[in-house]
Amino acid sequence: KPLNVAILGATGAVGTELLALLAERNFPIAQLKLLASANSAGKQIDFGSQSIEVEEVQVNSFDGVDIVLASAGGSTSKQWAAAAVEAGAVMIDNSSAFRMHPQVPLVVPEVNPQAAANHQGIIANPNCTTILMNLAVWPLHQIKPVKRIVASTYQSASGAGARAMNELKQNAQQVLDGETPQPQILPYQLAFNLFLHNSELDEQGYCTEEMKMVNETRKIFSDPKIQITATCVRVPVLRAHSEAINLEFAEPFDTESARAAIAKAPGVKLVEDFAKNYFPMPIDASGQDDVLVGRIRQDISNPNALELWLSGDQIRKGAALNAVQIAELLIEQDLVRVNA
Ligand code: A2P
Ligand code: 11C
Repeated sequence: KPLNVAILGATGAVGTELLALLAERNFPIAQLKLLASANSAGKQIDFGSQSIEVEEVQVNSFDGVDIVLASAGGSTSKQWAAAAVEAGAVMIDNSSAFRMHPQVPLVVPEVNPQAAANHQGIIANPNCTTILMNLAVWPLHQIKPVKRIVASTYQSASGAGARAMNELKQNAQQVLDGETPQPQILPYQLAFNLFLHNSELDEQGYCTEEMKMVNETRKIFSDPKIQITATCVRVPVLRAHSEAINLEFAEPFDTESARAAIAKAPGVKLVEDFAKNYFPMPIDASGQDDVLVGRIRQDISNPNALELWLSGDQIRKGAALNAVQIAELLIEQDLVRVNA
């Protein structure tokens, strides 16, 4: 039966994509509520033939709601999760607030759909860089276990939200006009530049974004021992992240088998033309559901390792699409209810 759905953070980059995906995928909706901060209250947003007014999120916002798709930042999710769950809704949360909580499933539907069954009202959507990497690595890990992953990311402005995307465009124009941009959303000028991800650094010198790739992947793969290291970089791209990934196995993994595994895996698309030197690019991945994977090659420095490259739409599979797929999984498995 159609469900009552609320989007928390409906005016943001991910919220906007959630709306588009719910319409595109004919998600069974009885009533759709659009929630955001007081700044957006009263704004009208189109959904199919309807125009829906954005409401400021409040304690009673979740009454009668079956599924909350939250993408309004960690502190907002923390603030409203209990109210949503008490109202009987299942919250699919895009933020990092609950991902590592032992009672909260962290789900990539192509990798660990079974984890969703144990939810107690909250299901977490992994970080975008984790989702994209997991989709490419999981099919190979099923054939021969991966021992160690070395990832370097090339992350778009969209990961920092809609306002960061606008800032990139404005700053690019300012540079072209001979002006010196004064970034306000991003920590440094991103136009014609790049910088290491500005999330908080730990005592080992790793930023939170890098540690998300490590810890979230271990949880999703149910493999606490898999060795992972990452370097996360923000690049002047609007909405798709790319990643260079080195995978070490216990024994050699031939490139043709790896290619075949990627070619038939769900959620990824093999994109490589060595003759033309054409491989995944963020502009080709933007707006696509599949993560583009290619340039699979033998690591010449290690007989047991492979190199690969990917680009995936950060707003779509990195966030909104994965969340909607989790909602679809809940419907399929009759899990749209809060377990005791
Ligand atoms: P608003 O537009 O009213 O500020 P993005 O990730 O693209 O920056 O989007 C963030 C989303 O989260 C927006 O929809 C924003 O709403 C929403 N949001 C941010 N802070 C709050 C808050 N304190 N309460 C509710 N929604 C919030
Ligand atoms: C980025 N991945 O690109 C981040 C944004 O944990 O959901 C999302 C942070 C998160 O900066």
